[in-house]
Amino acid sequence: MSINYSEKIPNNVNLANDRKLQRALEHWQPHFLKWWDEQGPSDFQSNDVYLRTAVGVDAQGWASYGHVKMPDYRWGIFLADQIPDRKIGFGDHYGEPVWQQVPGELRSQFRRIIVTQGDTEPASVEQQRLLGLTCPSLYDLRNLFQVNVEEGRHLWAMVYLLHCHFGRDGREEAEELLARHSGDHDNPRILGTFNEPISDWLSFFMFTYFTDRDGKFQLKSLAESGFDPLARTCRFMLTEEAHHMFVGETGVGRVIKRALEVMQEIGTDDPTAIRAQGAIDLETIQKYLNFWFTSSLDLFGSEISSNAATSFANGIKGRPDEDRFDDHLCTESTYEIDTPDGTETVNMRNAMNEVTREAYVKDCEIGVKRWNMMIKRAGYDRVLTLPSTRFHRSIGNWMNLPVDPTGKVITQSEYDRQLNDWLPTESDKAFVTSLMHRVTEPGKMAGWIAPPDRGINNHPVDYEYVRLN
Ligand code: BYC
Repeated sequence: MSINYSEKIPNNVNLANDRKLQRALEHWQPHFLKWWDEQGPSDFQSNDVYLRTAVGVDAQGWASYGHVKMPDYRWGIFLADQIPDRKIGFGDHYGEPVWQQVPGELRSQFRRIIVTQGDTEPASVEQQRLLGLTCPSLYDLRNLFQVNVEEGRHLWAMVYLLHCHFGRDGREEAEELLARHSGDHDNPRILGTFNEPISDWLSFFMFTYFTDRDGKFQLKSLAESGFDPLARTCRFMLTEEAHHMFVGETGVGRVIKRALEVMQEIGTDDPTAIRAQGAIDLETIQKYLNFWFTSSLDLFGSEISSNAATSFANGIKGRPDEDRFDDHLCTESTYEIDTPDGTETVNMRNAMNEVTREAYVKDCEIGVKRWNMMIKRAGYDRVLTLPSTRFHRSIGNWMNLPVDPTGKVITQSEYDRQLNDWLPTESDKAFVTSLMHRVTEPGKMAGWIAPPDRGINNHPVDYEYVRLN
């Protein structure tokens, strides 16, 4: 397949002027399309979907909207504009000019972090592969596919860096990004959460709220990087990421809204009665929240991490919004870390994962507050809460310890006995799955979710976001 990339891939990296890179990407492109065909959204590949496509990096008009078939989506390569004379903003190289090429001695560390970032993008598409079959509306189906194609574009973003800056190793890593698969027993995705199945839409909304938000914070950290092409790529990726979290926040909000409507209709908040009406009770929503929040907490790595310290020292990865801190060296400062043996004081550089995680938790709280406002306005006292960051952890200090959602250490037998009250059980999952039936009449919604307040790009909610015929 011979492709003229300067026409076929929208890009602002002057691809047409770099024949070698262009050829390398030409070689990878059919592999990507094969992966998309085999691992991307099942069905719907020949339907016209109303999608947003990045066509530049201008804040005013970076995207165009229109109906396209997903395999024809123009996965482009975009770096945010270069900031003239940008300096490294943290670590041992603080104040030095940023690097346009990867420093030789940092090559393997940069590669590892770019590969880890890149790996999550196709992983999420794989996790969501079958959701289209049970979409609650055409509006939601379109949002799913929007998220999917943009995660595909984020994969392109990382593959561009690998091809452009890491030679043969980078090209091999780019192939591996298509070879690992979410949940694959022999060749899984790198990070835990990206191997969890997303087989229902409540999980999809929780994932886009909580896990895409990890993406936001990791991208913000990488947007500070001393390696300028990585920083610029991540800055632009953040622009697209915002919509994914919007899908999550409004999605969960609409599930809650529907539960509240049913509670008011039937005059009870009894979960069994709510379920009998085909809505999802708040207790079940809390359990899904507990699962996806805690799984996403693990994505920040261990609270005390020498990897994080090295990344910070070397100018590879800063803190999200590095500007909000006064001290960008962090050689003398310390940080208090909560451990099962009490508070431990560690060098600030070793605590960078925790600093980022704490900023993430604060950001997660914003949506939860909004959801609780809805519940309160409907006249109920129930509140949804983020569980303690000690609860249900698989990485770090609190890994595999019997801790309840309030953060209290309990006995293993108490923990085992109560876990079914805190995390979705097989029967909860079976119930949620039982509600998942495809609704595709424009404007119609499945019975477990309220309609959105508005449509996409000024179109009404009943617009034909996906043409199924
Ligand atoms: N699962 O010192 P440690 C997104 C590994 S989401 C499995 O604790 P470190 C998106 C770790 O790799 C954002 N393994 O942590 C969202 C290391 O392995 P090696 C993705 C884990 O290294 C939705 C070892 O444990 N981007 O974009 O400081 C849809 C010890 O590591 C996990 C990034 O993550 C885990 N949860 O930091 C689509 C940014 N956690 O090297 C997309 C790039 C840790 O000893 N990644 N490990 O074999 C990083 O910056 C870092 O690798 C991490 C961990 C933050 C993940």
